[in-house]
Amino acid sequence: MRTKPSGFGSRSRGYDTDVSRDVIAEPWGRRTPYGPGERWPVRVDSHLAEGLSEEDVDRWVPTAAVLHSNGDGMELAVKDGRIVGVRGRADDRVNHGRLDVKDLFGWQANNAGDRLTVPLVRRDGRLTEASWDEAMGLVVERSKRLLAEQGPGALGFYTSGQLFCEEYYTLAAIAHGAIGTNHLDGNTRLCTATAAAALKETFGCDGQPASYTDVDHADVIALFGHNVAETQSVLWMRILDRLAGPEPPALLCVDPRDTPVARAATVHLAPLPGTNVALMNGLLHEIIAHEWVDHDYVREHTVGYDDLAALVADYPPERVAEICGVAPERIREAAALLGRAERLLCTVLQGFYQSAQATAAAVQVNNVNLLRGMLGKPGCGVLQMNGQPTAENTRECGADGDLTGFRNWANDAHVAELAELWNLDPLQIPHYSSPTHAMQIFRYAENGTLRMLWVSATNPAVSLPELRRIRSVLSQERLFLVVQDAFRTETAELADVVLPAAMWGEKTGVFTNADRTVHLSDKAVEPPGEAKPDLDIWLDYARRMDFRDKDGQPFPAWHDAESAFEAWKRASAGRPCDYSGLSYEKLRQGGVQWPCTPERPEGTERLYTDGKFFAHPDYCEAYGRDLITGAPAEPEEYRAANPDGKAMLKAAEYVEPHETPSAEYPFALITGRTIYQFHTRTKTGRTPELRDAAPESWVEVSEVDAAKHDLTEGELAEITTPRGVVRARVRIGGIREGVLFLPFHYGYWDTGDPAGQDGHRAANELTRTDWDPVSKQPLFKTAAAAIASADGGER
Ligand SMILES: Nc1nc2c(c(=O)[nH]1)N[C@H]1C(S)=C(S)[C@@H](COP(=O)(O)OP(=O)(O)OC[C@H]3O[C@@H](n4cnc5c(=O)[nH]c(N)nc54)[C@H](O)[C@@H]3O)O[C@H]1N2
Ligand SMILES: Nc1nc2c(c(=O)[nH]1)N[C@H]1C(S)=C(S)[C@@H](COP(=O)(O)OP(=O)(O)OC[C@H]3O[C@@H](n4cnc5c(=O)[nH]c(N)nc54)[C@H](O)[C@@H]3O)O[C@H]1N2
Ligand SMILES: [Mo]
Repeated sequence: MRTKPSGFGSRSRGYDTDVSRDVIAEPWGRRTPYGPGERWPVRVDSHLAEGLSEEDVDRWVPTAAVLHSNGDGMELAVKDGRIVGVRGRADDRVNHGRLDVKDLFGWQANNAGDRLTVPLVRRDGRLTEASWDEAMGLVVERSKRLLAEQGPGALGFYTSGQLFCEEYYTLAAIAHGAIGTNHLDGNTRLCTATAAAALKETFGCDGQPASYTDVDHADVIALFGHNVAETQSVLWMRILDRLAGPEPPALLCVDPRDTPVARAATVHLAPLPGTNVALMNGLLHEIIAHEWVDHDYVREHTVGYDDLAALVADYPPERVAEICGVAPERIREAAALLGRAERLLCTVLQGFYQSAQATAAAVQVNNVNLLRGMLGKPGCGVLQMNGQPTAENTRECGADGDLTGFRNWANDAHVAELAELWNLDPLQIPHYSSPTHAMQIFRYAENGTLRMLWVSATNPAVSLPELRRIRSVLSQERLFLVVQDAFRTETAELADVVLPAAMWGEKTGVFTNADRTVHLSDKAVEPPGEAKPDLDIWLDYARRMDFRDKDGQPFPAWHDAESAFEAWKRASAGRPCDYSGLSYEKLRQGGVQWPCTPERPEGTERLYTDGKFFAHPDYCEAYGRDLITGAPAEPEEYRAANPDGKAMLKAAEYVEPHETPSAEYPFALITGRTIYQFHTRTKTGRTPELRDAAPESWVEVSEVDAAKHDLTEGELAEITTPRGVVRARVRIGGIREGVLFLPFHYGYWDTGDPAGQDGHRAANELTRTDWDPVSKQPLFKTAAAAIASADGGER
């Protein structure tokens, strides 16, 4: 169904409706300016299928956006049992009615004609239709055989940042509790493992300190490797409205590309990819050298100042300028913005998390706010951003490998607490070493120790680095691959069993955005065919496997979304991510920020308002790691260094990226996103407006480099790294010299080679199998590459 390309709805309801704009051409829409400390005005964005008006809609069902981490409150329009449109919620604390361009159109993917509707099993090499009984029978039989022959370590689960809280909690209980495997991780490893790691290193625990309302108060907003304009466009609308109002904030942008954020910035630093730690050390150097430090705050609430000051003393702007390829004056200007700010909000995302020394760099941003004493007050804080809509829940529930409820796997008391909650023997919950991270899970599959891998709501055959290797790992005969998805993805093409999943809008559950706002997403329509909610699939698996607790009762003990949520509330009670004051009923009224307890029913806008942290040795989620090697600290070390649970200022030397440009591969290659596409395009590629807005891949090249390599706008080029070759159209400009940018959205499902066996399109053909030593997040933004005109490339 093709929908009309403009905004919808012209009736006045007492708020701005930003009618009839071309949302593709103007994704951020009209400005509603406001000043510091004022309330962000409401503007409601909506879109209905061609020919429909609001009177035609049968029901509006509350949910929130799922094509980024912003958590914009919205409603699904339902007519005749189908989703026919969306409307932003004027009363939602996150978006005040606005919607991202992908959310205005992307719901059409639910209605796509090529949804998976029945299970598929591989027979004679081909995927063929099967019943649920047959498909689940195969999964259960293989699980039981592997458990008997090899034990729990033969089974692994690789999940997502796009399911619901109840689903992750259930998967964590099954994997860590019922089965007892350590091999459970999410694609959050590729996404916000570094956010979690950086928060743990500094504050002893995951959990976002700041709130989106800090945008309303800040006088300086600094964005580190974060193209918020394209990746959280509603948050950018909020920033743009501050910029258009009285006393606008100053913006600092740190990004090698000329993004919309860079163009709006007061100061734009475009460092060479992979040099973030050197740059941050230079900024910290200046802040300390100019005495912009809040020494009272530092003395009372932190440990580690002397070591940090000593280390960054060696990073004067001239030295940093040399490493990063940025003028020393720009570094001084940027430092002055940070140093003189009265209300400083910093945000961090993939330009740091997926680049060299990811955690070390992200931690230095926390250090800026700590040194300046700018935390827990209106306009002051850090957003170590999430990317995916429900990544926060993956982490909280422990489906990223961590222990449920931000518990500490290295603290026996925490493991015992979880075992009691689940009524299982503590020894059954693996905690002999840190949880297996995704890159290691794939390594175990590669070398044959892992024999069954259950992939849910993620598409590793496009999204993991070094795809030729990933395809060969996933297509091995000895690996039993289960893929649970709504579409026949590149990964599904390689599976032994494919399980058809219901999506957002077709099932009920809660999820939590990047500023801890929990939203309820109610079921609006039936899933297509025999597709089932992921929750139901896992509970069905648990029953078929006959998992039992210590008393012989079925485990997990819950049976549907709401009972899973009630169980999760008990698991979260007393932990930083406390949901005990929430209920489905309450969430139907709108989003609430955790922690939310019976004593604090309104939720919590900012963490750490009293300068107290979740970092006490008995309470913290992690004992920390060495920022250079990633080696975990011993509990005693942590206790000695931070007995009172203060915030930790951790310093790190700059280390050169593992792969740097050379004569053969003279460019630094980075990868990322465009506003119109989401990830591997399973949804946005099936949405006509979005598909057509960015139909094919491209490579960004600076003007100087284009001239040097004789490349012209629009021609087909070949980008090469030691891992492979990709062909993409040249786009000149928008990037610093010496750097190439490729979007990573374009895989193979819509080509004639759906598994991508001869792949030359996906950016990850080119990326390296390499990760940050602390967070284990793959480095999608550090590789060396060459570019040349493709033979016979027509313009
Ligand atoms: N439109 C859209 N929005 C999305 C998504 C999507 O697929 N499409 N995905 C969501 C998800 S899961 C995520 S994780 C977020 C990601 O959101 P972002 O992190 O904002 O997006 P990216 O494009 O991956 O990377 C951000 C920027 O990092 C810069 N960069 C690259 N290397 C370096 C470096 O070494 N140093 C610095 N300082 N910067 C560097 C790039 O030029 C790029 O502009 O977006 C979310 N929102
Ligand atoms: N080169 C490069 N690679 C990258 C990145 C980069 O910047 N550069 N970014 C990385 C990041 S930050 C991320 S988050 C990953 C994203 O990578 P992926 O997670 O692989 O990307 P998606 O396309 O979002 O895959 C999600 C899958 O879940 C399915 N799905 C959606 N809803 C449901 C549901 O309710 N149930 C089930 N079972 N399935 C569902 C979708 O159809 C889709 O196939 O990519 C990473 N890879
Ligand atoms: Mo992500």
